[in-house]
Amino acid sequence: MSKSYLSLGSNMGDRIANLKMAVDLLNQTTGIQVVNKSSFYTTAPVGYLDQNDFINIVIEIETELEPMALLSGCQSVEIELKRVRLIHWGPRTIDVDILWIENFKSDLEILTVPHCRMLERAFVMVPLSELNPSLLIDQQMVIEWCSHLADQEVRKMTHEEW
Ligand code: A4P
Ligand code: MG
Repeated sequence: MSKSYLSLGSNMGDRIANLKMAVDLLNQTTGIQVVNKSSFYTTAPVGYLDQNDFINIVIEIETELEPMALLSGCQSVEIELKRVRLIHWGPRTIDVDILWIENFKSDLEILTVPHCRMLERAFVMVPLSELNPSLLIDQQMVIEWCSHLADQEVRKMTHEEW
C-alpha cells in the first residue's frame, strides 16, 4: 500500500458534481481507496487565461496499484466522466493529475512524479497544504512552497456554496 496525492480540477458544467463524481469513481476503482479530501477551492485559471474559473481539490489515496496502473486508473475516470457528460448534458471537463506517490519518483514524460508544475501552482499547493502541510517536496515543506504563491487567486468555498 502506498500513500499518494491526486489533484482534481473542473471548469465546465456543474463543477462540484463533476469533482464529486470523479472522487466516487476513483474510490470505486480496484486498488484505490480515497482516505481524505481537501475543501473545494475556486481558482483563477492558470496558463490559458480566457476560460472560466476552476474548482480544484486535492485528495489523499491509499493504493495497491503500481504508478503506471494508477495513472491508467486516473485516465479511465477522466474518460468515463467525459463520455457520460458528452451523452447526457453536453461537454464537461475534469482533470485528474498525480501529484506525489510515497517512495516514488519519475521524470518520464508519460508520468512525472512529483508533478512537474505543482510547486508553482497555488490551486494545487493550497489544497494539498490543508491535507499535509509538512510534506516535504524538493526539501521544502508544502506550507513553505505556498508562501511563495500568495499572489495567485485561490478561495476556499464555504459549505453553503456546495
Ligand atoms: N503525465 C505526466 N505526468 C503526469 C502526472 N503526474 N499525472 C502525462 C497525470 N498525467 C501525467 O495530461 C497530458 C499527459 O500528461 C498525459 O498523457 C500523461 O501521460 P492530460 O491530463 O491528458 O492533458 P492536460 O490536462 O491538457 O495536461 P496537463 O499537463 O494535466 O495540464 P495542466 O498543466 O495540469 O493544466 N488553472 C486552474 N486554476 N486550475 C486547474 O485545474 N488546470 C490546467 C490544466 C490549466 N490551468 C488550471 C488548471
Ligand atoms: Mg491532466
